[in-house]
Amino acid sequence: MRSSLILVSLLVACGGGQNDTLVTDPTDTAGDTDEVVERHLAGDPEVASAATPVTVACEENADELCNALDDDCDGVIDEGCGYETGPVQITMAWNTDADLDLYVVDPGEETVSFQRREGATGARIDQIARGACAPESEAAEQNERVENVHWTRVPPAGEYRVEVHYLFECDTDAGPTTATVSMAVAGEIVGSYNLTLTPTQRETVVRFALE
Ligand SMILES: [Ca+2]
Ligand SMILES: [Ca+2]
Repeated sequence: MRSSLILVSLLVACGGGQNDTLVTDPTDTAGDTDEVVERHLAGDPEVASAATPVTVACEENADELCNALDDDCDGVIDEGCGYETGPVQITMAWNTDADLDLYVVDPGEETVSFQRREGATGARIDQIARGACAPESEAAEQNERVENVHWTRVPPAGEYRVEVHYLFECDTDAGPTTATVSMAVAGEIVGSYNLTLTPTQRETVVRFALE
């Protein structure tokens, strides 16, 4: 590549701009524009000490419930529930009528949540719910205790963070509420965790890195 760059520079310096063509080096197989088609988890996720791994095992051909768990072991969380998967999928469900919110922070510190629904790196929240504090959409009416974020294209390498915020009890005396969070990367479930929060509490559930 270096020789190509030098050649292009020489052409420009010699006023050869009229017939400029992109000069490429056929031996440069590690070109800067090569697409990385898939990312993978780098190392083990770092899970909050207060979180506990979900111990219910999935079962092939089981009914897929809208519960933030991959019930049928196919690597997709809650397929058929009206929200989507992708190279990264992060789904949260909770067990009271409180209003909980899912926040996913990408390596560039951009956060996707109900407040910012699409990120520059391809993140999208396509299921937003508020428990008993008024449904967000028709999908939310069906799944009032589930939020889902997925990437619509190859996500960047680096560190990701998943946070959960207990926003309101919604006049339901919901009290302590357990959030279940699952993550899928490149079509494989990399973890499912339970974390119990009290009103207004915000916690990082898990951090993970992609390479
Ligand atoms: Ca599934
Ligand atoms: Ca499920």
